[in-house]
Amino acid sequence: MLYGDMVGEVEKQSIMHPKPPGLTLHYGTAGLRTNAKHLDHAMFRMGLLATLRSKNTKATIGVMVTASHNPEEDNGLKLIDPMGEMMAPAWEHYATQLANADDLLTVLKDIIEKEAINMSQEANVFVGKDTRSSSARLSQAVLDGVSALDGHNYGLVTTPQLHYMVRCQNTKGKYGEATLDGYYSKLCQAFIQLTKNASNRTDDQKLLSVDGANGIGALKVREMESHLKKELQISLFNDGSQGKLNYQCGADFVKVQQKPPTGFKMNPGERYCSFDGDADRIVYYYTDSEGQFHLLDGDKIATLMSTFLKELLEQAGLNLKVAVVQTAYANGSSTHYLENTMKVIVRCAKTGVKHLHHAAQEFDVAVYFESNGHGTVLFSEAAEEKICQLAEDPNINDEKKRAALLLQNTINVINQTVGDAISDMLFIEAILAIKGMSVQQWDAVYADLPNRQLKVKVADRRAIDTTDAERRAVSPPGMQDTVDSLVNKYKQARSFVRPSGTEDIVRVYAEADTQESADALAHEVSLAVYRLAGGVGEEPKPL
Ligand code: G16
Repeated sequence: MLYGDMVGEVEKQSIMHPKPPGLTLHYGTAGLRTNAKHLDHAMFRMGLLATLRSKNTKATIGVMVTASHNPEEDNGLKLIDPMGEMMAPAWEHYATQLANADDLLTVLKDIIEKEAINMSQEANVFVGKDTRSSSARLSQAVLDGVSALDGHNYGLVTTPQLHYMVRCQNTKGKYGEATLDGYYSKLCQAFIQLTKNASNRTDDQKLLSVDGANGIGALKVREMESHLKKELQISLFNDGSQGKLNYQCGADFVKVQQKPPTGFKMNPGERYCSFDGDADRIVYYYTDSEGQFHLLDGDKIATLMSTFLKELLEQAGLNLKVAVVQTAYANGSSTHYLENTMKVIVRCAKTGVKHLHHAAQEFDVAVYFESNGHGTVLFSEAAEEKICQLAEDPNINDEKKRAALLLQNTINVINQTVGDAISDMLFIEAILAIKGMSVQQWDAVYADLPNRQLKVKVADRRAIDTTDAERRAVSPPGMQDTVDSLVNKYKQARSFVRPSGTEDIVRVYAEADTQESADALAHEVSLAVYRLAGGVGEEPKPL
């Protein structure tokens, strides 16, 4: 479509998607996100932007309509770049500009000129949506924007499935087939190959209970089940048949509340996991014989995965650099264990998988995980090549061969485009099976420092600005000094504050030697945020 034709189409379509006056949106940690009733115009405009990005990169671009862990009444959108990664930060600025533009055509024209976009270039946009009640309407608005330029639809998918399809499409099938069936086949075949290395698995060991957060992940786990050939037996709860999306269930609830989701009874010693609303996060948990709840979050997952990979690389005799990328939320014990016991490189990135993904790309093999369970593993092209060559080498001993084949299947079970609850679950289950490890043994690798996360409502969360991968606040004045002096009151303590990029709040994190101390520190820091950064509503109360 040429620029002149576009103007008429955009003018016609944009009348159907008017911008509410006075509303300002911001493309944050994981795209646009707010109450669904304010989003129609922004969705239409992001359809336009995705089409421009497609023309600009000469590749397929993805648009996922979801608000992930947020409550059912919210919605949002994540834009996906050609290799299945989150959209490049330079374009996030255009997304914010377009969403807020009063003169839409002028902003579109500016982007076209700045990026020297050839408007006669074909575009292809994959659109997907989660199960929220507003998602059908909002994904139609995206499609209106796409067709006002040129473009295409996918329907109900998890966020990582859409990321995967985009990469498959742009690599012309080298990464896999760009269909749901292709996705299930690739991951499940690799899982089955991996578990062939596990000896004598009982039916009990093959059993995993999955909390689908009443969202899209539940539907997709059902779709996948037949591909697993009973090598993993999934008992699904919070499958969307009655409960509300993310309400008292799902990975975010379990991680933040440090308790099991509602909707089922836990049996001591059994393995459970929770997905979030768009199935890009996963956390594991169990209760012990005394009924005590144990959480295995993104940090424990990163430790399990990186240990497994490091051991295999050593057995294969491959000298590849393994790193783990975390964020400021990583439990101090996990960082200590990774650096001092595992002796792997550890990096700290800002919150948001786009930042972790970017940092991970610097290494041969990098496991990146946020504590909230959002993460995956990246292999550099050179690392993949070395592994494949070794797996095909007829002159190596059995131990090396086994390790190389395990690494090859590991690459195939992983979704390298973004954190993926389904793929992570299969990889974790395979590791536990191969190592003959119970969830309790996995948990016992290191002990988490007690911690607490709280939210504080303020008039404008941008009052808080941070540096050093969000570990220190540079504004408002006095904030960091206050946090430092509060931290000094407790043993093994650490705390930080940062504005959320997905909810209209400030997040507070604290850890210390006991749960009482972590709770007290989190509360005191919350009070400081409330007082120094313009808190609204009631003052935070002690836990
Ligand atoms: C999104 C991002 C995550 C981030 C989380 C919370 O998750 O993808 O990387 O950790 O939001 O971000 P914030 O603390 O800025 O609100 P999801 O699963 O909701 O897309």
